[in-house]
Amino acid sequence: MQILDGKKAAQAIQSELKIEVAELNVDGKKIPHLAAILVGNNGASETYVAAKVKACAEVGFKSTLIRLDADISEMKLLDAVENLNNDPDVDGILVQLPLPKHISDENVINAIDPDKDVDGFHPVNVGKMLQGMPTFVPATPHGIMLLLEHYKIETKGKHAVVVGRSNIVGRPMSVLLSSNTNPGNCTVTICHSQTKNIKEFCLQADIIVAALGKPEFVTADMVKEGAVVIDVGITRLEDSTRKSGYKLKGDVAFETVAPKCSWITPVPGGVGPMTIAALMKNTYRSCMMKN
Ligand code: BQF
Repeated sequence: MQILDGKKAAQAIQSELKIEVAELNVDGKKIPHLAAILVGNNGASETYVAAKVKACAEVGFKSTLIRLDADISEMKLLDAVENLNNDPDVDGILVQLPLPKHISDENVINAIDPDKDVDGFHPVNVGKMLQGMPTFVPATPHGIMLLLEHYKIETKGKHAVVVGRSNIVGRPMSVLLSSNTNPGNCTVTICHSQTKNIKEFCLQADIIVAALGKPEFVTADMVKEGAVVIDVGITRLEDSTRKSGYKLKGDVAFETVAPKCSWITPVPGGVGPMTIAALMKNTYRSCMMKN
């Protein structure tokens, strides 16, 4: 069993970006600028936004963090998005999800200029991705593709089983893995909460992407010998022995599944850091397209 080290792969990608940014500086060109909007003070969201702002600093991007109260109106949030749409210095806009219940994710996503939608959630960009056109691909599935590429994992003709059908991970992941690209060219099965006999599907998988958000859902009896296992789960479980007060659990029972795998991602340090690296790549690309 070998580890798909997302922390290392993300560092390699971010080191390349850092060099590109240094060149932009030398040439007196515009530096990529990511703007993030954080509504409220959800603990996990705070951590994710902080990781994004830190990554921007590390690669030499500009970043702006806009913090809004949890009880802000949807209209005010839409105004904040519109201001960023109209700011010529801003290349990428992200609104950290989840949003408070009184705000519609859909309305907010639709308000982002598709040319600045570095999360790739706007329907225009989803449509482009589906057609294999160049666009912003959602950071988590994009990051997983970069990880497979980094470790030169053979995917052509393989059977990939994606567990989970979210707009943010499962569905775009299934599109990317089945596309005529490298990595890609997989035969893809999507399993979800209404799938009967998930175990039987998983047992036929050369590649499993577990993205359903249930800690340790994928167990050793569901995994074929030699499979590649990608764990997207990052549930916070209480752990009083840690100073943070929690530990992260993936959707895969790592201890027992790992010995059966050819490759497996750890949690933390697997898909998570790749998500950040993919967001940085999208932001760089947005800046290049406009300049
Ligand atoms: C790691 C996310 C669920 C809902 C909304 C590094 C991240 C996570 C883990 C991170 C995630 C998950 C992000 C690790 C961003 C990934 O070392 O394992 C980084 O910051 N992520 C998000 O912005 O919104 C989410 C998961």
